[in-house]
Amino acid sequence: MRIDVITIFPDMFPGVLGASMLKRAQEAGLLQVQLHDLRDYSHDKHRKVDDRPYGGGPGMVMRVEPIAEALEAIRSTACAAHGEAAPGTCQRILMSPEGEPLSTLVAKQAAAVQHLTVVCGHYEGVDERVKAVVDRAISIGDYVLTGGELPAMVLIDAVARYIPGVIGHEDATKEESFADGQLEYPQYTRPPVFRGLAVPDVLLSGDHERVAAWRREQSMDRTRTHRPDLLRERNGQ
Ligand code: 4HQ
Repeated sequence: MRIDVITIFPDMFPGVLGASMLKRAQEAGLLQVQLHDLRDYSHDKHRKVDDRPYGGGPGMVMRVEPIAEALEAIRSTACAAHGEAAPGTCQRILMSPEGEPLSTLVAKQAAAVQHLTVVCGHYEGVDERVKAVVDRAISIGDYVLTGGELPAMVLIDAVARYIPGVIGHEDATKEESFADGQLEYPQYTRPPVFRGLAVPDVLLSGDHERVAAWRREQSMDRTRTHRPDLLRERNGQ
């Protein structure tokens, strides 16, 4: 899978992309991430990509032309290379608090697309017409960040886990929180007692059926207590 990222802060990405699973996925050729500095698409001699809002008010707004031109440049190189004529092979995503909430379902669907291009907004926002040049907007949650870079990295991480082969242990994505619309059961490893806190006996019993039953019950109890909303509507399946 290929992911292109359009940002005014490409330096924010290498730390996240250069470690752990995302690094391994790229080394294994399962994921290719290409960063694009939006300022390269500014026609301004000061490489400006923002301007004052029409109608007045505080702050600056990201201009639509550099974003549209960056998307077009990516389309004519990367997309042409893998025959973008086929629908659903390339998807342009704007990170925005107004977007569709990121969920397991959204991440799985995005992982099934060959090529994503992610646009990171900055300043007080982006010109409304950017929405006309992307396919969808995605939000990582109901809070406002200083830019779309962290949301883009969250999206890349969430999507990468569903690229076949990225997670060595395939069962991990089936057992995890939300996979079944419920929270995960509690996990323990050595020591059996830490400062008076003991591992539940059932996990040391060696009885696989009792262990499985206990885990199902714990999952259900935790979900009821901490996230009853997950039981009411089956998000992210
Ligand atoms: N921002 N989920 C403001 C977000 C955000 C979010 C991205 C901050 C866009 C202009 N993006 N910029 N939450 O807070 O995706």
